Amino acid sequence: MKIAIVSDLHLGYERFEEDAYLQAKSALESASGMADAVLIPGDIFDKRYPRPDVISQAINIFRELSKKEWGARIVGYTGSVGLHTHAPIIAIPGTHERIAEGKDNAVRLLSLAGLLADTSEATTTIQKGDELVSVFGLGGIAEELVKERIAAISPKPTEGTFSIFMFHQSIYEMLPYNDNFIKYSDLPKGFDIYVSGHMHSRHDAEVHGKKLLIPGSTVLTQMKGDEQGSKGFIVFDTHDGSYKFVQINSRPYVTAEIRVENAKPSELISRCESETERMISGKSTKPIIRLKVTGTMANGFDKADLQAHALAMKYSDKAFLTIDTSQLSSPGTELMIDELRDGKIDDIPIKELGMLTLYKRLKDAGADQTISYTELFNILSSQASKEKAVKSAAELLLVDGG
Ligand SMILES: [Mn+2]
Repeated sequence: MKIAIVSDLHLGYERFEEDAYLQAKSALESASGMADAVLIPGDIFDKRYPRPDVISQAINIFRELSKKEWGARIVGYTGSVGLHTHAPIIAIPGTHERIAEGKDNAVRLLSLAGLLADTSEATTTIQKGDELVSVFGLGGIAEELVKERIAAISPKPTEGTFSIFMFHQSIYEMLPYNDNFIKYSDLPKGFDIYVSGHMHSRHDAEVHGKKLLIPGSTVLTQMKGDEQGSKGFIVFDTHDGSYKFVQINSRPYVTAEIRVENAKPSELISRCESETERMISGKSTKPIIRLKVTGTMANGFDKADLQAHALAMKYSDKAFLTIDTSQLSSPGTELMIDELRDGKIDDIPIKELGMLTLYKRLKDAGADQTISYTELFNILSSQASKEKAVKSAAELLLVDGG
């Protein structure tokens, strides 16, 4: 059986909403022409509560998709939402759709409408001829809960089928900076392949001696350097274990770094302009360009003098231009950081400024003037736990303020 994996569509992603829609549609249409079934490991929607017109986009896409002549059909389903379609479009909610447990999230709504099968913490079995493939899904959950959750539900492959484990998490081996991220060894054993969403760039790896496949998103949302790779989906063949990446038409994304020393704003602006023009040339589609400016500005100038927003506006017909100046330092800014390090702003100690702000806010809010705002400030800014601080603050207010 040929299984397409299309992930992280992010319908309703504000900055590139039309791209999100067109690229999701194109990926799924193309997948339906090449595969017997499609898996969507999370983030169909960009927002927990998508607007009605974004839900319309999803309905338009999945209504047509579910009517296609698919090679396989759903023959078994253990999910609590009930089976409302036999079209082999199998999904889980991602972290972007996650809402309080027991409430219906947006992916579950599509499942209730019979537009796909939500296989959260459930197994969906599909059949083509006499071949059976089963998919166990685990929707995206908070990273610190994932190991516990897997231990609690203990996902198992289904005997007599080619078994797939589909999930949506950050993976430690690919992003080694948070101990809560799931490790390969934490994934349940015994499945024939592992499929994940969440990571927006393409990956493949080996888990328990089997393939882990991540197609990346169909639309650019994170503007990281590694998102420059092409967008698309994966088609996996259960017969020989081969797989390929199928590219879709997506808006070009290019990044460049501009390094300067003691640069005057005019010099910096012209460097940004020539780099932008170089990147625009030869592109038939308006590209997304991210310039990262690093180094230092000349004495007496600030990075605000670069007027990054005005530059972006100047090219708005030809490019979606973003200029990142977070790594650009200027002597003026440096002085301010030094002051902050010394605990002062304009020679007023920061703690005093904080108290003054709290006092003004309390006064504006019409709070009782007899409240000891210095004591309240000390409680709220103490190193004690949040709960303890709130409790102490409440005690103070009840005694002092009545
Ligand atoms: Mn995502």
